[in-house]
Amino acid sequence: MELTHIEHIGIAVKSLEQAIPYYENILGLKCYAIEEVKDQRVKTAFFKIGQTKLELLESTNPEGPVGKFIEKKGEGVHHIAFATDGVQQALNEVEEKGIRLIDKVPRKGAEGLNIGFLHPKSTFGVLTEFCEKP
Ligand code: CMX
Repeated sequence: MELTHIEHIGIAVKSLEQAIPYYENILGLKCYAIEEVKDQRVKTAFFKIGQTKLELLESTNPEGPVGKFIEKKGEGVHHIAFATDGVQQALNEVEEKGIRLIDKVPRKGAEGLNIGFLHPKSTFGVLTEFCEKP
């Protein structure tokens, strides 16, 4: 398994509409896409910085993962996503080493990427994602 770079950092916000102007007007980044990922019960907004993206996450349902996260911990960094050229293989390898998986097989995430999550209770509190271009 080889992780090549940080593909994106996921940041939970209560409102994309309120958060986007901070990234655009204060930090000078450009929101290049807004996409709803129904399966994950989130609406996402993307910014690019170098080869890494920032993914703002607004919950569309209080029972979804981001809705529950904000309810418990408030807004803030939600997950880190590493790029790899083989999500299934990476998931298999870390599971063999005793890491608890959320996804045993990859699923589709925003921007059509194949993604898989590791459980934060097994990764020192950081919700960790592997992703690859299809
Ligand atoms: N980072 C760190 N810890 C987290 C966390 C996060 N993002 N989300 C939840 N936790 C912790 C909680 O604080 C809680 O800890 P305690 O038991 O110590 O209180 C524990 O994990 C369980 O949390 P929960 O609120 O009871 O939630 P669930 O167990 O139902 O779900 C998780 C937690 C991580 C399995 C779920 O959020 C999940 O499957 N996440 C992966 C999918 C996801 O996050 N999608 C949104 C992004 C989609 C995208 O990028 O497109």
